[in-house]
Amino acid sequence: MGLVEHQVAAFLLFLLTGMGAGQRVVTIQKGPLYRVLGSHVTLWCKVSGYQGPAEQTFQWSIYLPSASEREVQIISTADPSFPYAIYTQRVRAQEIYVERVQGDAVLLHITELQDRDAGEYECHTPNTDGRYFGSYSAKTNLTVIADTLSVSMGPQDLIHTEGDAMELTCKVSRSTAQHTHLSVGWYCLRGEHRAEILTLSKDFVVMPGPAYAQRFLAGNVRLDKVGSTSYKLSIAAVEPSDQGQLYCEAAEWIEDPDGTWKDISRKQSERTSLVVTPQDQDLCVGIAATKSNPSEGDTLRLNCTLEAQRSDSRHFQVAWLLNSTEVARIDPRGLLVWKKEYEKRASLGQLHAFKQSNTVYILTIHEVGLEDSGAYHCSVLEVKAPGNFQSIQTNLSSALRINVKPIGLGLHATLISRTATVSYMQSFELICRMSASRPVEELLLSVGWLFQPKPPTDGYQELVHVLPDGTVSWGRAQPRFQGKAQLMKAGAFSRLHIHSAVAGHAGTYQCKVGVWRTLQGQPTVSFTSNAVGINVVPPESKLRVATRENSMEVAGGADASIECRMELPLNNSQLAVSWYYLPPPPEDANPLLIVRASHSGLLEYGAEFSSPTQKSRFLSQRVSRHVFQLRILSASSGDQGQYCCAAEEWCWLEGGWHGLGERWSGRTRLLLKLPESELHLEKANHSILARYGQEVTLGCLLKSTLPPAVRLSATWFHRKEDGHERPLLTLNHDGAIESLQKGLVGRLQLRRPTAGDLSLTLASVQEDDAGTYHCQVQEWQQQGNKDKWELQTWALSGYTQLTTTPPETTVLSRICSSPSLLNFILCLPLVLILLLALAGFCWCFISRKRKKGTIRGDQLMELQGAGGIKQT
Ligand SMILES: *[C@@H]1O[C@H](CO)[C@@H](O)[C@H](O)[C@H]1NC(C)=O
Ligand SMILES: *[C@@H]1O[C@H](CO)[C@@H](O)[C@H](O)[C@H]1NC(C)=O
Ligand SMILES: *[C@@H]1O[C@H](CO)[C@@H](O)[C@H](O)[C@H]1NC(C)=O
Ligand SMILES: *[C@@H]1O[C@H](CO)[C@@H](O)[C@H](O)[C@H]1NC(C)=O
Ligand SMILES: *[C@@H]1O[C@H](CO)[C@@H](O)[C@H](O)[C@H]1NC(C)=O
Ligand SMILES: CC(=O)N[C@H]1CO[C@H](CO)[C@@H](O)[C@@H]1O
Repeated sequence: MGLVEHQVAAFLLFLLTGMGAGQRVVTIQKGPLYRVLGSHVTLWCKVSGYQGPAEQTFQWSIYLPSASEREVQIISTADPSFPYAIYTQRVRAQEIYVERVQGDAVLLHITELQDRDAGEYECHTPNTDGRYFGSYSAKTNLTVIADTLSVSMGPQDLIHTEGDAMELTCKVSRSTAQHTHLSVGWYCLRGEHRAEILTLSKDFVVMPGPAYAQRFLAGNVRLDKVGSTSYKLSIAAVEPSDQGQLYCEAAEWIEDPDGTWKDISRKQSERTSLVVTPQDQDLCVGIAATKSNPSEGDTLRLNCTLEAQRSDSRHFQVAWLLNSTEVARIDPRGLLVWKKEYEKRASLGQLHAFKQSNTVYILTIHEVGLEDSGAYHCSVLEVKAPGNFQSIQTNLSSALRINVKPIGLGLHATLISRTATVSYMQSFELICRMSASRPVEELLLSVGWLFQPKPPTDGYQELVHVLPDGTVSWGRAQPRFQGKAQLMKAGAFSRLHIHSAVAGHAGTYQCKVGVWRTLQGQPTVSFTSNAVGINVVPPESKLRVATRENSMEVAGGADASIECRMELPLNNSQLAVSWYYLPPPPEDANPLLIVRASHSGLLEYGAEFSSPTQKSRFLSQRVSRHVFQLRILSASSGDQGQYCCAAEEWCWLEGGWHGLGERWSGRTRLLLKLPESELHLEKANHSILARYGQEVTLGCLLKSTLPPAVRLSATWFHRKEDGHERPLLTLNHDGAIESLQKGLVGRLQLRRPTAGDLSLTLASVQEDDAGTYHCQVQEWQQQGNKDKWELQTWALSGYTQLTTTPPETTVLSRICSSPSLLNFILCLPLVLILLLALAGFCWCFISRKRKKGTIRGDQLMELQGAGGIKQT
């Protein structure tokens, strides 16, 4: 037992300090000693300064308080018969024995102290020396006291989860009269193994067991004295290793007279079994979101919730993961850390995360974007302490799939107009129909109207813009629409109403719809509609012109009036009237402009009618409000053909005159009723071949003689090979000659050798004078009034076909103009010389070989020579 061991240790210490030799000295443990009834008690005794054998004999006796003079022998190391009867039994049963520590030192053991063991103990060593010198025995008193120590701890079964706090209280008391100290300790039994947890020593020092030193230092394990007899063990967080049989043990200590402390009693409490369930399985992590299908721009909240026992006293680090990549974490101290990719948005206030409690962690994403879609997890790490990130356990929530719906997708705008053509001063409306994958009423929409004038200038200009909060702002195109544009928005429609349209409103229109996340900033998505073209046309002319076809016959030289009748009354608009002439076939039927009277009254003659005679003969008149007239004075056969007019209404619009389009009348055929009378003109056709530069006479000859009271007028015509006929020259009945083709002035001459010869001479014929010429001759007679001549009859001459050729050339010039001929002439002398040389050679050869030449050979030679000469 512990008591004994302590005794022995103290004794050995004493022995080592040693003593000098000399005289015999017997020393016994110093008394008085107080020992508890029933305890195992030892008393030490030793001898020194002796002679003789090293192994000395020790004899123990007691003097009982009741008979303090009488020695009662207990035990001897040498003599088994030494004990008195009263001790024989206990000695034999080894309840009392002597333990030899050395040859000269022993311990007396009394295993179970009895009341009758109290008394004065004597240790005696018989003399082994040559003489008696010194002491042979020593005495000490032993008092037996009652064991009053009590240790208790209410029996209980403790079941704790890892990390729980736990307390155990031990009551320790004693009522010993002597001054004693107490020590208290806590132990844990696991099978055979006893682990010391904490002890409070008799000197009031708390010491942890080796396995608990760290937790003791961390304050996790502590022992406090609460009240006079209560000792409390506290464990802040139990661990699975704490599991076992827990008890407390107290010892009562007394200070012996030699100054050593002796535990005189030692007791254990009842045992309490502690079960620690590991907390590995108790951390549940959940994740939840406000909506799993938020739309772009919504606010999304992700809650991480922890379920764990005593969660308040535990320490967690929580992280949000998106597609297994961390977004942010809140560490056990509550510190928030964003991953780099999210720092920017967090600094803009778009992201928020905080620890609401130890078990609720909230991540808020304002203005959620498509990039926030994916699988979210909460990851939780439990650590030992806020400052000690040593992991206890981790757990991961299930995945929460977040699908951010794009709001831009499906955004669409269609621009509609009921009409593409708007009359001047009418109103029109453009409707912008907006649609999206969500009801548009739920969206913050802006609508802009764009306009591009016709003809396009520099692209589209903004006309007006309405922000989601209803703010209207006008754009660059606004001045065109000043006071004329009205905007209405109803649900998914925006209408732009333009009234009193003018030409400046013609062009293309578009609407542009934007979706906004918030009332400020910029649209997230926008869509521009199709373009709608609007054409603004001037008011339609109400003018109607009679389209009936007419035919009229007038006597030659009489005046003709061709009418153009407007069918509808006209107001303040103006009219422009143009008269046209369509020559009779076979001439091309392209209308020739005679004269145009513009809306302002300006007269303009067509190219064919711009000579003074023509101008004076063709007059445009307005004879009444509704009737216009073309007067042709002194109609002649050349005026035959068709006539028509084109009338155009002009009105004053936007500061200018605008023609509203021409209306054509029906045609009026003009015929001259002229008998081809006695006037006999030479009708034979002629052909003339003229070289350039020559002069030709184009015949126009009256076959009969002319009566004196008759005058003639004539007009010559030239029809080119292309069929185009033009008048060349006119002889009026008063003898005046008018050249109708400026280009021919000076080359045409009407010589009129006799009154009936109206032949025309054309000087210096040119290539394009070719064609057919004829004349038309009218006969005039004076009727009553002296100044009034009337056309009587007319006739056409025969046709003269003029062919023009280049002028006659000289031989030299012909040669020079032909390169092959020139070459031939240059080469011929050479050829002749060669031929003569060849002939000479032949002649010499023949005359040498044959003395007599043949006549045939000579003839042949002559013929060849003649042929060559002939060829030139
Ligand atoms: C992890 O959490 C889930 C549910 O959140 C739970 O069922 C599981 O037991 C936990 N695992 C551990 C080791 O705590
Ligand atoms: C998230 O936590 C907050 C605060 O505890 C709570 O008001 C909200 O209802 C929770 N949301 C969800 C989806 O659990
Ligand atoms: C997460 O994963 C989903 C599906 O695989 C993917 O559509 C989404 O874009 C991912 N999100 C991120 C942020 O990587
Ligand atoms: C023309 O006159 C008619 C009848 O007087 C009237 O009804 C109409 O409005 C007028 N038109 C214009 C363009 O002034
Ligand atoms: C003369 O020529 C015209 C047309 O060139 C022809 O119509 C007419 O018959 C001809 N007259 C005679 C007599 O050959
Ligand atoms: C050695 C010693 O101190 N003996 C004492 C034991 O007790 C009695 C009674 O009190 C004393 O008389 C002895 O002197």
